[in-house]
Amino acid sequence: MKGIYSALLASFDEQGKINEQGVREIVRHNIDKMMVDGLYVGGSTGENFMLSTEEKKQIFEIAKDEAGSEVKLIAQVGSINVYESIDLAKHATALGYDAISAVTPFYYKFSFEEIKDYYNMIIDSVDNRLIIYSIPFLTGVDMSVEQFGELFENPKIIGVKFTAADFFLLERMRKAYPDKLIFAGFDEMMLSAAVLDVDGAIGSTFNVNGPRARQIYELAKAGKIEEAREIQHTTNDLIAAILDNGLYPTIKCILEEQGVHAGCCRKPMASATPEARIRAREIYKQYIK
Ligand code: SI3
Repeated sequence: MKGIYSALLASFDEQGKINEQGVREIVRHNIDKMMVDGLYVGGSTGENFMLSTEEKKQIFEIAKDEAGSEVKLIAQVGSINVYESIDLAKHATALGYDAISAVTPFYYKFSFEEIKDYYNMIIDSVDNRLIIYSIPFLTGVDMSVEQFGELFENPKIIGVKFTAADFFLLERMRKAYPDKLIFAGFDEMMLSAAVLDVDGAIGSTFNVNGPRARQIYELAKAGKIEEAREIQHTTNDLIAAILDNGLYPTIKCILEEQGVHAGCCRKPMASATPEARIRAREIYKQYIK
């Protein structure tokens, strides 16, 4: 399961309906052009938390149907409705997903015991493996090294997608759990995470910047830090420009520039304004074309 994974974007039409052809094209672009090792389906980048259960299942189905066994597939099934998570975990497992992942339950201030119960309920319902999705800046859920360790006591919980800038915690986790998979979640910090020996990375910007992401990762792993840093600098010029212009809408516009029908965002998330589209075209020409 190690390697570079795109956090898959979803494509919607102007009415907010899933654009199946668009999703298929995004999958193909990631496999054929971005050359990723895998896809993380139904994450933040997939605008997942704004979708119905049936729509989440539909995205899992389309991605699996298009990707087949060409790359590894991880299905993000987390929801504060744990029964929905279980339903999605069963669906993704039946489709043949290589692993499932679940965001820490958010909104309410769940105790650690409740969070642990949530993870065990989800993974114990399926014959599959689970990767914890930790993204404290969006969920407000911070866990300690020891708490991750308690979750890892379940052998079916095989790792974590670590979307945080806490490199002290990341280093402690690496040392404490050498056999668990740790995926870096912030693309702009990939070099630092790779130096700490993560097992891979999962990111939104890999949908348009996959080859550079791989270079940073592989150069850092080979100890070629100066070369990796140069590519991280260029990558971060791109990421800063994308963030400044609106993260997912801009990545979608950049894909559209390449003939990939990435479409609109799902309301209440706004799609790119005409001005943002123009700026996205400039970003594409400056950093990608
Ligand atoms: O679940 C997902 O879609 C992700 O993998 C999220 C990933 O960690 C991204 N985070 C968010 C909130 O989108 C990053 O790739 C992020 O977009 C990137 O580092 C730019 O900040």
